[in-house]
Amino acid sequence: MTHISHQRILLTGAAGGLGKALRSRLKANCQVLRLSDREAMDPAQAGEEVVQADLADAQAVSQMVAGCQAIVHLGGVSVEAPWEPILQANIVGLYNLYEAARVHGVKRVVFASSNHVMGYYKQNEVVDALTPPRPDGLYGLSKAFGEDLARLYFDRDGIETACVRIGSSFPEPKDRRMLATWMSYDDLHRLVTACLTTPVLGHSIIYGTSDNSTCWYDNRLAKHVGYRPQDSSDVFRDAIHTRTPEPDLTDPAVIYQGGGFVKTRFN
Ligand code: NAI
Ligand code: 15L
Repeated sequence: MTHISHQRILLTGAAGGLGKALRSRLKANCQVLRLSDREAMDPAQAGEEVVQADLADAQAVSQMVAGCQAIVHLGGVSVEAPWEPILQANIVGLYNLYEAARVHGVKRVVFASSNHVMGYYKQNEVVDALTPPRPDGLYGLSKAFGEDLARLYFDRDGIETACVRIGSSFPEPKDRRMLATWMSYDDLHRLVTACLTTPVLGHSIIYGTSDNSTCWYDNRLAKHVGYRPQDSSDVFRDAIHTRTPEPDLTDPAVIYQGGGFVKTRFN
């Protein structure tokens, strides 16, 4: 049972895949859910506000943050891409968001980081919150920057952030790699709720997956967040093994945790 923890929560990236999945679920966490994206969104329902804004526009970001007590930040470039859009959305955009949070007194942020901060670790390694980042591209690098930016705003301004290194959050795992990285939408909501409600969050790094038997992530340093996944990729395992070929162990996409991202580049 989710309880209302904040009067108004801002959800960025609301037109995206995870934004749509959280839109209905996060309404239980607040009186008013403010939805924002650069793209058009469905009209506001009861208990919702819709604000179309580009993260790179500092003034628009300030207006969209004003009046909110917490931010769930999903907006931005979500895959490997050329530098310029990543720079505008994930670097400049994140700076604008934290500046607005500071100015308007927002004290808690849930930041959608990514497993791609750690993509150059191997699939036979286990990483935790203290393992040094090894981004697998410009996208992962921008998320590593975001985690450090959040740390500055915690140390200097007291804004608490959960940097959630989301694995692969889709309706179902799509391939063998996602048996390790998958997180259901309901577990994503459980994790975001835990980040919004744990009494003391600080600057925390937590891996976002369901309770999968194959796992490359150790969340023992984030136990204070109180996240308990209830779903698992295990129920999809047999079907995925049946419909996908044996992995080529010399393929970088099979060697590294980042999968195909390690083979995608624009520079
Ligand atoms: P998505 O690409 O479907 O959604 C991202 C949204 O951000 C889009 O609606 C897009 O219009 C918006 N956006 C992009 N640039 C913007 C800008 N400059 N200003 C305002 N809005 C902008 O991605 P998805 O899958 O929903 O992911 C949400 C977040 O979670 C992203 O930050 C992504 O990096 C992160 N994430 C997602 C994972 C997943 O498995 N879905 C895994 C790891 C991280
Ligand atoms: C991500 O960071 C992406 O946003 C998402 O689209 C997936 O590709 C995911 O990582 C993944 O690694 O499967």
